[in-house]
Amino acid sequence: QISIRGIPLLENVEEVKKVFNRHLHFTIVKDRDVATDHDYYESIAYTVRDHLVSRWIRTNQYHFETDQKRVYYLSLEYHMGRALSNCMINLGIENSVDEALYEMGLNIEELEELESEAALGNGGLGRLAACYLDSMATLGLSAYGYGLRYDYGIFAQKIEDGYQKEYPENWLRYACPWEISRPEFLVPVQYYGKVIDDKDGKKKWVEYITVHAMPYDSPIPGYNNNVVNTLRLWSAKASEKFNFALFNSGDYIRAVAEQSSSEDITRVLYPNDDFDEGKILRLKQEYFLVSASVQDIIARYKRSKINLKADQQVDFTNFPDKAAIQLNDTHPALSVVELMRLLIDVENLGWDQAFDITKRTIAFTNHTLLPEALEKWPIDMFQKLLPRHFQLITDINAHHLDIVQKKWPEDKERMKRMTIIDDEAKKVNMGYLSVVGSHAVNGVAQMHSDLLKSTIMKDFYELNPEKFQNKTNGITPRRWLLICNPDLADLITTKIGEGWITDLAQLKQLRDYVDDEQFIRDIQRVKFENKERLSKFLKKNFNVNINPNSMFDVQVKRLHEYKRQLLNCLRVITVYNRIKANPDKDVIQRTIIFGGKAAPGYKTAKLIIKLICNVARTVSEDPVIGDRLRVVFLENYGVSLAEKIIPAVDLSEQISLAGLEASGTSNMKMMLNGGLTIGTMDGANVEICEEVGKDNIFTFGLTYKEVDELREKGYNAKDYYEHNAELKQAIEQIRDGVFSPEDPNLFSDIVKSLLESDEKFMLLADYEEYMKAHERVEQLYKDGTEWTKKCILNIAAAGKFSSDRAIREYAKDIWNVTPTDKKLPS
Ligand code: DL6
Repeated sequence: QISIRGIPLLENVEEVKKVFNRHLHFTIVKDRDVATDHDYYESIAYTVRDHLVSRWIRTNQYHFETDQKRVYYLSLEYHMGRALSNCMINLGIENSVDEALYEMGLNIEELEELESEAALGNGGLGRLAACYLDSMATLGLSAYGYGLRYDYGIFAQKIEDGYQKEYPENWLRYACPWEISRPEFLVPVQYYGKVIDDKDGKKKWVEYITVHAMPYDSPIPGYNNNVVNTLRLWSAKASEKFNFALFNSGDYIRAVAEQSSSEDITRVLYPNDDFDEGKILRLKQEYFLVSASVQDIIARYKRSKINLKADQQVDFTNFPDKAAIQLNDTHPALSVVELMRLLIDVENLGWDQAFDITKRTIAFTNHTLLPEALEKWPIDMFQKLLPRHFQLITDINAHHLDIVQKKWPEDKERMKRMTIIDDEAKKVNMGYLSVVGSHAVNGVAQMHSDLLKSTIMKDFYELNPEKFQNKTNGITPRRWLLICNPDLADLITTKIGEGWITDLAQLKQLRDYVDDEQFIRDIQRVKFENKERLSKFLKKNFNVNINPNSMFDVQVKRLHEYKRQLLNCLRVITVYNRIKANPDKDVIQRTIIFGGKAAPGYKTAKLIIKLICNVARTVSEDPVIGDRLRVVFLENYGVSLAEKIIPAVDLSEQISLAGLEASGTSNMKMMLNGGLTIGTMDGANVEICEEVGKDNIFTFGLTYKEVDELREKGYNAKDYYEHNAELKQAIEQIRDGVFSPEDPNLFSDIVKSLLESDEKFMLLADYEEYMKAHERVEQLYKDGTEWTKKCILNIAAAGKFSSDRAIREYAKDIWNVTPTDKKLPS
């Protein structure tokens, strides 16, 4: 048997022990009599980091020598999760570390749990950035992630009496062993002030204030190729000059206080997903990331081999051949203007050349069509904070509208629709700026990319159809199978070898084993053991009891009305009512698992959490129900918890209203781990269905076209309510306080909104079909072998959803760089 866990030892166990003890002694300054478990975690993290260091330096040297085009991924969010196991796996030293710790009486899995999770993201967008960094390194691209080093990432969620409470998560309480600060590369970032014409007729930004951006670098190891790329996160540091006047006037205390307020820029991640709050601090954050990163990119270009020849004016003509900047949504859209500003004001290029270089360098990914998420900044705020950038946007807009007018001379309405600066609404449209300032625009699943072209970017598509592309999202098979589900990974490897780890399409060979009885039994065993492991974890950490013999039916993702956790909740209530009405009927045992954070200001989402928790309580307290139905809401869903849940999923709930989920990625993770999908034809579900075939997925509900038609015709929630007795009963129970006897009106807002004719997410329209789809699920689940065969077919069809495939497409179609499977010498 070839075992992934049995990869030949790269490192000798004695050596690992020696380095571990050295770090405990010299870095942590403890001996084993007084060391805590956290000290052991840190010592082992430093030991692993030592193995990265020479590869990291070598990678930088190699990229300098070869001077290949670099890819820069700019994102306000990176949800990296824990680094230790990822680094060990990618370096191939997991076994020796495991063994060394064992010999010293320590347990690697327990120590791994002590690492604070780097949760600098809200949900899918931030996790996607993390998967893409892993794939870029694995494909040998010279790639950098740029982001912000928030002191506080996403809040810690606690559920207290069924209510979400938010607590700050101080992930930097202990020093982070993975990051390295680089004060020597501090970059100044400017805000406020005004623009004057200087004597050569050039624009000059003056009287600004400066905040410094301090880079912190973390290693991004590729899988088994000795490449270690860099994630550079910026932290705000007050400039010494900032409070010079106050210091001089003797107001020391105020000076220090103000210094700390400029450092607030990177204090905390905005906890909204798919919602633009429009706060000035957020605009400052966006500019902070953009300005520091673009300056850094230009500096690296100037230091690159072709430009190093002293006393020669740097030639920017080749810049787009040496740098590709990818905007992760519009959050870093100011890159367009910052690059223009630096090229024109600092590097003295002409406007036309600067704009040409900018467009050829930058590309933009859109992640949502939801109107409330599309960033538009008030002109006043923007102009005050970034006066020079506002001028440049005005110029870009004039240039752009000129082109529009030439193409559609009579179409005044179109001009109005397409303006970047909307004088009526007094807003700057960051989506439009991103499209105009880049050479490629992509959505994140085929359906989403098509909708982008036919809805919010229709006019822009008509202007430049060649810019628009699709890049269906992907997930890294390393974290989302090899690391989180080692037994399944091993089992797959015994059948098809380990090529799938870097070429996930090879999973299709598993189809050959779909009738192999032993393989079916092995798959069932692995799934059961994963469910047992999750059950034990939940018991130990949350005192939650679940039964691993029941079906694990899971919806874990951000709480948002469009994702329709409430539809799932109506279904749960109906299942509950059916068991009560017919207690002797033979039904399968189900554990329905919910998890996800709601934005702290999103009242409805928080009330939905409370409703789910109250329904869970009612079900668990009802003696008639027994172990046929159990509902749990898991606290603080994030990457680390996902790594435990996903391998244990039987049924994956992906039930957004068609047209609203851009892609989804938990759908891919669950499929890869052998979960079957119940889902609407939305986002990447459509492609999952194409890959696995209609017979191996439970689809239901309105298609996007039908949603559109129904909206046109007029959606009438009450019709559905009146015509479906079970639905009516469930809603009335919520209304009558069955789940909130202590406060019967607690959920009245939810009931009211469900029955409104303009209820945006059309929950009631999909209810009946959703119930029927669940009946099909139930039928199939009763036949364990048939169910497992479909699990195998799902795993076999998951190859497309590798982030390696996605990054290969970005590399070829957008960045013009070439992946390699060549290993750097170690
Ligand atoms: O592309 C990653 C992820 C998609 O899978 C989700 O479907 C989508 O909702 C999410 N979008 C955002 C939007 N944030 N903003 N702006 O998080 O992106």
